[in-house]
Formats: sequence, structure tokens, C-alpha cells
Amino acid sequence: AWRKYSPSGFTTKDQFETEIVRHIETTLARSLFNCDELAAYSGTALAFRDRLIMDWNKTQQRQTFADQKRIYYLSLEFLMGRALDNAMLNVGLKNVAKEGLADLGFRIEDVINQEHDAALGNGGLGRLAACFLDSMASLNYPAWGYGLRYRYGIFKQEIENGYQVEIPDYWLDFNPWEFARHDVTVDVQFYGWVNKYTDDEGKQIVSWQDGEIVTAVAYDVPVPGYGTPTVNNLRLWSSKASSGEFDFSKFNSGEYESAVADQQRAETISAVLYPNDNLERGKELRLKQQYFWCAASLFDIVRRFKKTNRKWSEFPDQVAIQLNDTHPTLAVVELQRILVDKEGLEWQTAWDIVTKTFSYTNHTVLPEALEKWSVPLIQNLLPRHLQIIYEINLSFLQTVERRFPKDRELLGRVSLIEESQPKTVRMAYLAIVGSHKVNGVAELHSDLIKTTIFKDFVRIYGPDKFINVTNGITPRRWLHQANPRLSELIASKLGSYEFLKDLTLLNKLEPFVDDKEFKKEWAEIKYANKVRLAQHILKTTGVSVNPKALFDVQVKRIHEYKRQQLNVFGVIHRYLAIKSLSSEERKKLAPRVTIFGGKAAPGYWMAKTIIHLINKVGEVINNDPDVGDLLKVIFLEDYNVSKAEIIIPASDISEHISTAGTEASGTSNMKFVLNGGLIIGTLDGANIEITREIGEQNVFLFGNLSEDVEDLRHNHFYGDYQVDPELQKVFDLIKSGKFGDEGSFGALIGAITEHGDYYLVSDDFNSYTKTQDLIDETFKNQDEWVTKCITSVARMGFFTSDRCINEYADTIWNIEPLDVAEEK
Ligand code: DL6
Repeated sequence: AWRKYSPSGFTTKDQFETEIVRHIETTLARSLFNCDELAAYSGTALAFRDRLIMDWNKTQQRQTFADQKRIYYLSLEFLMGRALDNAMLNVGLKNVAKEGLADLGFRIEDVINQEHDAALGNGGLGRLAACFLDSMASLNYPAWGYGLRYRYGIFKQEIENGYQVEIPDYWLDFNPWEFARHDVTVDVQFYGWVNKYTDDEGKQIVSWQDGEIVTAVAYDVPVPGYGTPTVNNLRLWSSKASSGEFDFSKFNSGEYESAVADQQRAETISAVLYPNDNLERGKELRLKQQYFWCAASLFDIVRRFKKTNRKWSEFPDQVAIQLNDTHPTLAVVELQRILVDKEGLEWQTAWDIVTKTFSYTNHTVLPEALEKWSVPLIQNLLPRHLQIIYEINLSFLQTVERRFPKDRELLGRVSLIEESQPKTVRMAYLAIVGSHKVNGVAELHSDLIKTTIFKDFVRIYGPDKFINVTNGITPRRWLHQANPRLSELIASKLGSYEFLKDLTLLNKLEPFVDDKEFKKEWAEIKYANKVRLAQHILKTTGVSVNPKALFDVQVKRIHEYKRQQLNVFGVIHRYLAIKSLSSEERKKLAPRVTIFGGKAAPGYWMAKTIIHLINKVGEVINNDPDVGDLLKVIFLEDYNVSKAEIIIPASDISEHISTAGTEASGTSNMKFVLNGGLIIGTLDGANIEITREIGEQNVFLFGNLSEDVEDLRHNHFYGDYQVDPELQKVFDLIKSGKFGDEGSFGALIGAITEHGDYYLVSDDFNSYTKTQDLIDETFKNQDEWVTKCITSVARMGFFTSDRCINEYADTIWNIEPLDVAEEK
């Protein structure tokens, strides 16, 4: 009924126009006569936001009344991208907005492009969290996300003379998608000391005293589900000084700088996202961020639970908390502290509640990414938490000792404290001990964690605690939004858009693989997407590429384990091959555009060198008239979610070529295949399951297997190691100075020729280039190529994040969706 009275419950074009005009003229105080695209975006966003707010309030009320168990997803990263397009599609009113905006003289695409990406994440881990929010809302789960409201998200990347330059990303100048909740605040304590004493009644009291207080202020972001009234909440915390103001007495006595210093120090906590992907640096500010966010979120969750007046023993029946990687592990310790120190529960009673509440997802086996915090650092910042960690460790090790009395070494290996200099807390171990389930993110990865980094824990807890939930992606953003024409074509064949809610319905596409008209339309859509990308490339790099060429894409964070260096060495190899061919032979070649995109962590020098090499190689090849359209090399600046939405639908082949056993899952592999692109990949992460689902004949696999990696590495040092001769020719060309100052690339080559080739670039080079040749041959037969693409899309149903969230809900969280039937 509220829709009848609410001006924002618009459903028609005219109502939408009334809303947008109202917002432009009143909320934004702009005249319609000088309304530019930014004002049109702002008005549209506000109109849609109003719609979401009503459903959001209803959802929160519904969840409170239903009083069911909720899932709280704790993630230090949420890589949301843009919100407007997503909101329009999820509420099913994009066409209404399109027509309304056209009446006002705007193209909807231009309006959408005004929005700044919400880039509060580094890569796969943060984007996975965003896909999960979309699925949890679309499936009507009572779910909350908790994160940090960074003032600066991941940096903006510019390329200058081939080098990456980082520019701060201030994204909050106009953000209609958040609501400051100045009434929802939590005081978070740091530093200080612990006072233990016995009170008059003989009770042991532990009190964490003094120190510094920083206030967390809640900012709420609505998360709309697709085709449902559910709008869930993402709560992001912002830090400010506890008084909220600077010290006037200091100011008056002339101490201007120190008067504002406290305020600035407090605000620094949520100022900036750490830009490292798969790498931990152990900085105090990062630890402060983690605790600040965990403490505020836990306080909020406990406050909500306490309103229900239930017994503490029922906490795990009402609350599930998922730790997205180890970043939120302090939440385990914080809940134990609240229950024991504040609520007066017995240690073991509290610990049972804690372990039933938490579960932990591991996202990497790379040793450099596994968090370890220095004991002295924790001691100083969180003295009470360190005591609790030691107590948890003591009781855990006692249990282990009882079960494995003769195995002294085991105790040292699994201790939460590493006896290093200084001592460190092994956060992954703490997360395991504090959780009832631990999951990896693809089958191979989940097997690997059980047999390598967490092997001892499988012995201790038994295998049932360790499970696999293969990652997924939301088809709403990654098909319907990014590739609307393909989505429409699929819907026309399947009879509805139901596949966006049940992706397995895609399998009904398979019979159309012989339908000539359908294949033609399919190919036309891919071509149109490539034309769009070619325009973007021309506009941003000045290089003109032929949309008929094979578009070969590798977009992801730049990392040695992801092996962009293998790709660029392959490009040089191709260049050498082209140069050696006669003009007749060249006519038989399939022209290719190799496209790279991705950010390097600012302190990761080797990754920056790879970016530099790609750009230098591009400069030479793109300007070599002898090569012409046969090969172009593009580095797209500032890869982010909204660029991914243009790039992914335009790819013919994409590269997922990590050293086997290093990429936990990968999710862009799923996005590319779902958009009708094929992949070249190693038997790593989710590539393996993608291959199983879509068929080996539809994937270009190459390279060594994960079980052989260790022996190969060993052999590099102790065997007869020779660099692949074709790769050596590539190195010779680089060293000749062809791509500029050869000295710049010495370390990149040296890592392979002299320092053990840890990522097996040389071992996999031959197999890689041969597979690239096979791709060229296959692409020449367009009919066969399109058949592979359609068949693959038809078999991608498994990789929706809806399946993934249902698995988490059933096997880990034990939560049910909310019934919204009468609301529809
Ligand atoms: O699970 C999401 C994503 C995987 O798809 C990638 O394979 C994996 O590299 C990434 N892991 C991280 C770990 N970083 N930390 N901490 O980003 O997770």
C-alpha cells in the first residue's frame, strides 16, 4: 500500500520524470536549463535511491519480525563498482529510466558513465564479496555486510612513459548510495593496560583501561536483490575522534597542530585501503583498521542480539559470522572478550558460542599473503586481546597434547604463536581454531589447503571441518548488465529472463547450437562488443585496432604468480615469428590484439617492471608498419569494475595462466566464459571445474600440473636447468635494447635464468606458445569457434554466486531465506 502514497514508488516514465525533475530542482538546487549529465545522473540516482529506501526499510522490519538467524559477512573489501545501473536492472525499471532520460535529452549510457566506481577492494576477494551481497539479497537471505568506509579506495592508475603512476582515488564527493547514521556509533578502544583484580564478592574482574578511544560511525549502503523486494544492508564504518571535535583549550593556547592531531589520527584509520593483493605487510595502521572494524561490527551484532532478550546460548542460533579471509580474525577474540569480560560468561561457555558462530574462508596458499601479526605490536595496541589469544592457544595446545601425546613437534607447528623474532600470531591458525568450518574457494585449492598449509589441523579436527565452496559470480552484473544484448538474445530463446535467477536454465541453449540465425546473431553481438572496446582503446591509448582480429585479454592484478610476464614473452615470440614470415605466409595468420589491464601494488617492483615491459613492447610493435594489423599490444589504464564490464564481453580468448597451484580460484575466468569468450589456462583454481563443466574440447589448457611443481622447482636448483630455447630468443631481443633500456628488465629475466624460475615460466613456455598456435587455427573456423562459445555458455550454470551462497547457507551458516511472497 505504501507505494500508492509514496512519490518515489514510481513505475511509469512520467512518474520517473516527475521524480528526477523534483530532485534536480530541489535536492540538488539546479535549474533544468543548465542540467548537465552529472546533474542528470544525480537526479536519476536519487530517484532510484528513494525507491530502494522504502524496500530497504521494509526488509529490515521484515527481518526483525521474522527473528530468524542472520548471516554477517565480514570483509575488509567490497569492490562494488557502480550502483545505478545495477539498481535500475534489479528493480526492473531500466527501460523506464532510459525513456524518461531520453525525453529530457540524455542518453542513459552517458548518464550511467558519470558515476564514480566504489572501488573499496583490490581484486578477486573484494569483488567476490560484492557478488555475494548481490546473491544474498536476490535469494532473500537475512544478511548484512560489514566493512570499512575508506575515504580513498584502490588508487587510480595512470601510465606515464610506460610506468605505472598511482593517483589517490577520492570517491566520496557525491555519493548518493550511502546514509550516514550519526546516531549509530561505537567507541573503540586502543592501547592502554589490563587491570585484573578480585572484587568484593570474590569474582575475578578483568578491565582494559585507559588508552585511546576512536569513534566508529555507521554508513549504510542499500543492496538491492534482483526481482525481489529484498534490499539488504552493507554497513561501512568510518572513524572519527571520540569527541568528534578538536581540543579547543590547546587551540586557544596556541598549540594549533597538536589541537587537531588527535582528530586527524582518528580519521586516518578509515582513510585508505591498503593496495596489496595477495601480500601482507604487517603495518600497525592496518592492524588498527582491522580491530576498529571488528570491534564496531561485533558491538553492533551483539547489540542487535541483546534486543531479542534471548539467552547467550542461543547466540549461534541467531548469528552466523563469515570471516572473509583472515583480515577479520580479531572478531573471534573480540567476541570472546565481550562474553567473558563484559557479560561475565565462563571461559568455556563463551568459547563454545564463539566457535559455533564463526566460519572462515581461506583465499590463498601463497605464504607471503598469510597474515602474521607481531606479538609486541598486538601487546601495545590490544593488550587484553593478546592475553586472550595466549589463553586460546594454551587451551588449544592442551587439547592437542592430550590427543597426540607423543608428538612434541606438532605442538610447535600448530601453535598460534610462531617462535620467531619477534614472535608472531598466525592469524590463519587462530581463524581455524575459532571457527566451526573452514572452506577453500575451488576444489583444487580446498584440497591443497588440506594437504599443505592446514595439514596438521585436518589431523587434529578431522576432515569434516574443512570443506570446499567453489566461487561464483552474479549473472545479473556479469551478463545482464555488462552484456545486455547477449542477455536479451538468450532470453528470447529461453522464453524469459528466469535464467538470471536460475543459471542452470542456460543448458536449454545447447540445442540452438545448430541454429544458423541464432549463431549469426550471437557473432554479431560479440562483434558489436568488440567495436565498442576498440573505440575505448582508440580513445584512451590512441591506438587503432581491428575489431575483426582475435581479441586476447588478460585483465587482473599484476602478479608474478598470475604470469603476465609469460603472456608478454609470448607476444614477443609471436612478433619474432611474424617478422620471419614471407608476405604470403603472413596472409594465413589470424590477426591478434593482445590486451592487458591491471594494477601493481605500489611497492611491488617486479610487477611494475612487467607493466613497463608490456608498454614498451606495445610501443615497438604497434609502430612497426611491417607488422600492421597482424599484432597489436594494448595496456588499458586503470582496470576496474566498470572497465571490466566493457572489456569482458568483448573478448575472444582470455588468459588464466597462473602457475598451477597458485591461483586459489579466479573468478574472471567465469565472467569471460559466461560472456561467450573462450579461455586459455593452466590446470589451476576454478579453471579445472570450468573445464569439467564445459568440456575439455572447449578450453585451451596447457602447462605443468600442480603435483609436479615442487619437483620442477627442486630441479631448477639441483638438476640440469636450461631455459627454453625459444624463450631465450625472446630474452636476447629484450637484452638487445629493442624495447628500450635493457637494464630495466634484467631482474625480470634474471628471475627465470638465474634465480630458479619459481613460477615455471620457462617450463611452461613451449606448451603455452603451442596452445596459442592452436587457438589461431581454431579461430580461423568461425563456425566452430561460435559453437564452442555457445556450448560453453550453456554449461556455465554452476558458476553463479547464487549456487555458492546456497551452499554456504546450507552447509556452513544454517540459515533460511525469508519468505517475501506476499510482498511481491
Ligand atoms: O576467492 C576470491 C579470490 C580468488 O578467486 C583468487 O584466486 C585469489 O587470489 C583471491 N585471494 C586473495 C587473497 N588475498 N588476501 N588476503 O585476494 O581470492
